[in-house]
Amino acid sequence: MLNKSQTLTDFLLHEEITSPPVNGSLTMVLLQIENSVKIIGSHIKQSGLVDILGKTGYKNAFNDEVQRFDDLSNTLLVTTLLSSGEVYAVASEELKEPIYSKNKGGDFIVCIDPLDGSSNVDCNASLGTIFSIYKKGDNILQKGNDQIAAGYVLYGPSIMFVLTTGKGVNGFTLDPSIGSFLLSHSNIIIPEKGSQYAINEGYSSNFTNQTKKFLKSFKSNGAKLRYSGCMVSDVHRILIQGGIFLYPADNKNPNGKLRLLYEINPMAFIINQAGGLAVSDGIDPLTILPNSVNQTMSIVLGSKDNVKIYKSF
Ligand code: P6P
Repeated sequence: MLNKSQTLTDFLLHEEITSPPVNGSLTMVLLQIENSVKIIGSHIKQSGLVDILGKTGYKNAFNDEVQRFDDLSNTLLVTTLLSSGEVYAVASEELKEPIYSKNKGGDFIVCIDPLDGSSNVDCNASLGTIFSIYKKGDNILQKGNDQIAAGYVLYGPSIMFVLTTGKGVNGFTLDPSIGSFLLSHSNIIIPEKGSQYAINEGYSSNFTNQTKKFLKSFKSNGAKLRYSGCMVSDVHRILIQGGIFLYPADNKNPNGKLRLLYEINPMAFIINQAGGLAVSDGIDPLTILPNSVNQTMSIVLGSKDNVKIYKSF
């Protein structure tokens, strides 16, 4: 008898039977994302050999320099999602405005950060893809609590697909020999607290007193800094080993840098589902109705004990 590990497809088909909101249409959307990230991952694994490196020369809506691979990843995901017939609209960190399906068909809205941490691509450091799925509503802007699924793909030493559909968090690792994501991390629970923190300390002169006091206290207890410049990689480390990720608002960027739709809501949903905590300017980011697709906010998330201590300062 061959020992067949559970594939992402097996998992989703089982979810369809056991509990909504997973149904055939959502499964189709998630498998379209899976197909796209396998292609993105394959190019990343050959990034020095295939012609994808370098910059496009222009900037996105957030004034980030757009890497050529940002563009390729965005185009692949957007066209694949809209071709599924299940997606009404795609909003992307790389697009100024959402793109709608031709016949306005489809039941889902998908928000994506196609290539998170893309400045790492030229130096072979970790990268990610982040996605967030809502039921089609009257407005493209919905609270993070209305997400029906969210996840990320971490392109690291292995390629991992981490997913929540509102009933816990599961991780799938790509087996390159068969080209399938196999269940490798069932029901991920974030440690109650940890000794690692992720923040860009290069901005410490601009940090607010709350951030400064928290870091001083945390470091006095022997904390370790781990920061890669890729939110997916840094948050995944915190999810597995415990600790806290911070991209707070500071005196120079009072609205922070990270995007509510494309980074904060999916990551906060995942962290909450794994038993952790997320806070943006003192409140749960999932309760915020975005004012635009490009809204940025402060974000602190991770192990419950660590985030509660941050909030106490
Ligand atoms: P900084 C990548 O550009 C990103 O959006 C996140 O993945 C990451 O956490 C953050 O920005 C890095 O920003 O200012 O430290 O380079």
